[in-house]
Amino acid sequence: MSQGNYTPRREHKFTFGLWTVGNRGRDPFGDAVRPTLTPVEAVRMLGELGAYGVNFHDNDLVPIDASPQDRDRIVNEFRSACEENGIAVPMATVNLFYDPVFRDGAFTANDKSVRAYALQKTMRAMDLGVECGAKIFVLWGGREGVETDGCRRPDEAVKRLREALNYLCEYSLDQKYVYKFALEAKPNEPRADIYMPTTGAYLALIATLDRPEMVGVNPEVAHEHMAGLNMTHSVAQAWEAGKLFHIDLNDQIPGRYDQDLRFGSANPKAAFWLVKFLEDVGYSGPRHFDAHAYRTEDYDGVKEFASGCMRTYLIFKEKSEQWNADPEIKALLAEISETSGDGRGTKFNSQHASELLSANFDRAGLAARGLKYERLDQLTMDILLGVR
Ligand code: GLT
Ligand code: MN
Ligand code: MN
Repeated sequence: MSQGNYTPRREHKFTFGLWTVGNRGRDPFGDAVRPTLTPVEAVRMLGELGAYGVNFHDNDLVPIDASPQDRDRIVNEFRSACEENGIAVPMATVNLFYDPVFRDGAFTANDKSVRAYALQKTMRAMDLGVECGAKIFVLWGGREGVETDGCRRPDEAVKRLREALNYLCEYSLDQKYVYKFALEAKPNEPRADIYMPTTGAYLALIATLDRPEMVGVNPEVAHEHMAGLNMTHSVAQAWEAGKLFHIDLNDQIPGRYDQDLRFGSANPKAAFWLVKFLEDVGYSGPRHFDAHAYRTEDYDGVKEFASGCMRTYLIFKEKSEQWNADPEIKALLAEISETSGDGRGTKFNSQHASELLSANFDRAGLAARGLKYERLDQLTMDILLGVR
């Protein structure tokens, strides 16, 4: 039952992108349904709602064709608004997908000049992020993909991505920035196929970089679900590898276009396991909601949407505390973790290996005991459905 106060506070580290609360509901079949929300208005709204921070792409804040004077004026206004409203900028990113120049990709484009322009645009976005206090730099390669594999060998694309990431790490160090890069995967959309389709693919690429310690991942619920994967497992692997530098929370019905739904609204049970994981392990980074309000909404609806993301997170945080403290669940977990046997063979040495090879196991006996996971899961459901 609800005991909680689900009011978001700064220490919860809830963040939103300018492009999330500022989303105007445009889709491939219909035009914008909401008027433009300026960056300053977005910051005011987030301050009011109790968020901790705001993130942006270079061009969410500064139009791509702004003069240097306009750029500086916009940045100053934005920084003052952040200060006045107690809003931090923990993360910045770069838009390498909207402009037609990126129709064949950015870092992986066949045209060398496009690749160079993508690097230039990213370095400038890094400078902009630093001016606003960002320490995390997200890279989402939405256009780094294909409709036809005839256009380039896919291993060439991997090499180009690696080259760009190596370059950007050096730039960061050269400028004495403290950036950590967080790479965000997605299987498709807007390209038919994107080269780095899953968080796991990026984890493998990171290990091949010149400075792997500077680069981690930014898993997104919707993107892992689009690929039919278990987000919590992707996040857990990233966490275990020390690579969970950022996270994009939203929701998504598997097998559909990128929906970016309010956090927890499509698959609350999956969202619960995710929140429980983040809280159990003590993830201390921003909880970024990369989602947007339904196209049916005006700006009151956008506020409902943003508050809803944070509220659902806090409800699940409370539910996970309840889950951890539940005596029956605790007893079941104690039973599960009880080991029969002496644990031999977990770490290799040749004597153990030969003992293990000649040991006798009661295979039928080991397989006979019920594991009570049905009970465990139903207790979870009772907690989630509010009857326990
Ligand atoms: C875009 C995408 C998101 C990414 C953003 C960062 S842009 O909205 O759908 O998942 O996180 O580039
Ligand atoms: Mn998305
Ligand atoms: Mn995202």
